[in-house]
Amino acid sequence: MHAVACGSGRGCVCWVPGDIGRLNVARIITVAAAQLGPIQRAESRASVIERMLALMDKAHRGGADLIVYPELALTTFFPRWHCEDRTVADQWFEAAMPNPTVQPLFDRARTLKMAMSFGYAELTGVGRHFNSSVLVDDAGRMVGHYRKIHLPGHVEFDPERTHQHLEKRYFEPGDLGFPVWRSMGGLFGMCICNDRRWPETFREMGLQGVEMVLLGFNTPSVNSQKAAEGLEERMFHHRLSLQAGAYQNATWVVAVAKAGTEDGHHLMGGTMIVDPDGHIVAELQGEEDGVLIHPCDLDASRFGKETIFDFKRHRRIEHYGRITGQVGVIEPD
Ligand code: ING
Repeated sequence: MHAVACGSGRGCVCWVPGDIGRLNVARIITVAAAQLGPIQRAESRASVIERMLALMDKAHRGGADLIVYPELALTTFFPRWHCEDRTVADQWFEAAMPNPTVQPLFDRARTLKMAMSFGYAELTGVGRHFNSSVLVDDAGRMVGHYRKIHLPGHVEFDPERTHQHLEKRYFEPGDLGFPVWRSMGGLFGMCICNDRRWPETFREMGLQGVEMVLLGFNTPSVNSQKAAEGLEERMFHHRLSLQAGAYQNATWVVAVAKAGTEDGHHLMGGTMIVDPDGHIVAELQGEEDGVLIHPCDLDASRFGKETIFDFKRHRRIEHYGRITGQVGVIEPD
């Protein structure tokens, strides 16, 4: 077999002897999951951008076509801090994207012809607040924008908790749905952190044919309401959610942590890449800045989508009314 490895790593053209009349074009995208270690409350965005640029350079040396950064990649996980005056938290939001602070990231990505996604706190022109992420293609075009829909935590300070998780205080639920974008020869979607725990997230994208879901997360390693639920249990649920979402929708899932101890509060690692059969094919150890690189064949999703999860052939939506017809549990009498 003669394979012409394209510089981009994508669309490698492979001639198989005897297949002269047919070109098999493998859609390989080499992904770099770029984990960030802790970002302390006092750390500047400029310092974080320098760290992200170093990871991007390392990803480039590793042949990556796409780099994926965590949720809220530019700042500390500030929803752990209670601000009586919510506008005090605006210091952690971006009023424009891109903006002068993050522009070096966009410039370097374009120079390296590398696509990228990262999470950030979004403050819109009309004063709305979202936990958001962007997808920028290898030509520097903003192709995707997502706003986190499943916000965990609470609105008011909760003295019963060992630590606060005030995402419902600082963010609104996302209002963009779960879009999927055609870019770089494939179908890409995004979600953020807690979204991965909800099967609706992946199925909404699965019903658009998604081939790779990119997600960042900041996950406290202990449950603020259940001390017995520690790192091991949280990592179990993390893997379970990713593997189920990938398998049940025949899609790649790239999950990237912000990890380590931020101002005394520990966030778990667990940066990993899951293939469309639900197998964890690569996992990064440790809780510091690091890059996990893996070549992902987007066509590995075809078999699942064309057989066991051929939704058109198998789904029975006439029986699924509760899923969008009601919010909470309604028990039988
Ligand atoms: N963090 C956590 C997450 O979903 C959480 C919150 C942890 C919810 C564990 C439920 C259980 O990973 C964010 N940022 O959503």
